[in-house]
Amino acid sequence: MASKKKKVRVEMKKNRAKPPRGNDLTRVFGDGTGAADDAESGERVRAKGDLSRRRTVVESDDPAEGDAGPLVRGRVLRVHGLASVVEADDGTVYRCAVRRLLKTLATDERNAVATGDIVWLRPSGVISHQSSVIRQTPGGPPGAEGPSTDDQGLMTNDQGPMTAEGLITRVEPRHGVLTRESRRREHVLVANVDQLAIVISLVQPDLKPHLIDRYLAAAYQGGLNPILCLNKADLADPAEFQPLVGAYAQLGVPAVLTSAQTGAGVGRLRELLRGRATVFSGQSGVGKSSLLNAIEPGLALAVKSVSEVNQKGRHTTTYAQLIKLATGGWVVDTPGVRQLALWDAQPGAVEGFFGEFRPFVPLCTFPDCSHTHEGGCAVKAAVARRQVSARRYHSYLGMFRGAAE
Ligand SMILES: Nc1nc2c(ncn2[C@@H]2O[C@H](COP(=O)(O)OP(=O)(O)OP(=O)(O)O)[C@@H](O)[C@H]2O)c(=O)[nH]1
Ligand SMILES: [Mg+2]
Ligand SMILES: [Zn+2]
Repeated sequence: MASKKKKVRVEMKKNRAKPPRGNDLTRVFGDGTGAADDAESGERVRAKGDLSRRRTVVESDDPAEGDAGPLVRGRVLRVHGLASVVEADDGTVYRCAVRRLLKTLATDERNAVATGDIVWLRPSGVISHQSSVIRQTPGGPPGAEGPSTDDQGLMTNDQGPMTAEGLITRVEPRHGVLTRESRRREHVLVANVDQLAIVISLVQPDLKPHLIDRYLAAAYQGGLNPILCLNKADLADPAEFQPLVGAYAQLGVPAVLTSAQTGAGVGRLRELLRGRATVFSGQSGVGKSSLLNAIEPGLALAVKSVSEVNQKGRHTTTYAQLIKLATGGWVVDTPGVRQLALWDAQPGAVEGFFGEFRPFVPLCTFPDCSHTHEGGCAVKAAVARRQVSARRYHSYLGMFRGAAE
């Protein structure tokens, strides 16, 4: 039976040329006017995870049949420049370009294809057994390519993977994404993961609690279970950080004190990763790659010491890379981030990322209280009574203002 070509409606995101979202929600509640406003705000407040769900392009009724021969399904192991490395279901590894149409459709996205994506590709090149074809080429910061960099290629079998060329024609709908804003566009760091391991070092670089809160929000927004990983426990007195660990545990976030150096906490972290898909993210130099090396012996990911001058990392990892774990499940090592701006978060949605506000929100005098300046705000009162942590409340204010910009 000939496959019928079908054009499937692709909902692109709205052009975000609208005026800033600042007080949109207030306005909707405030003037109580027509349904148009309501409909509009309803669309604006939809969850981020949904946004990326509308890009699927279908070529034919049967995704396995394209214009020229069958399509092959696989998962993106990493994206490097213009090339996406995809492992097909049969284990063949393809180095792929991305069909131009997909790029065009992903108007608001920095990258049409992300690490972890399930894609369909059309094989185009010669298949060969070559372990050396796909490697990290020196594209990172100077000095990032150490002797172990070459081995960062692919975590497959010893003979080297089957390699081939292909063209990605379709990206399956995503679930569980880590996404952020990068120069007014959406940057999907990783797709189709279950968990986010927020890696923070106690020192070198110093612990930044506000960054934890931003990451937590990104996890909730993207539909990921957060795990807090406080690393370099060997360099500080862990007792000093127990209150912080306790505070996050109370919020339902498992927190682990680890040391990639001594191995402390690594066993517990390994258990939390078993059978799941987890992205590791955090600032440069906090020890993401080091922890993964400790979790999975033989991995040999490149690591580099933090700068003695400014205590910052050196951006050693230069792209997000999917790694299968011997204990089952997989992880994604990612490059360090300098900051994490939420993508497309509405100011009114930010309170939803602060679960401990929930009991107080209905008690605010104004139903659309932003908990910033209003009188009769029950959240602020709870902060004053220390029922809500002042630190978390300040994180909220920062993120609320960021979203209102
Ligand atoms: N003392 C101590 N040093 C650590 C620990 N974990 C990592 N380091 C060191 O911290 C430095 C940075 O580690 P990386 O693993 O490269 O950090 P990263 O988070 O992957 O950094 P990017 O790839 O740049 O984002 C290296 O010198 C590591 O040896 C730890 O638990 N204790
Ligand atoms: Mg790294
Ligand atoms: Zn309030």
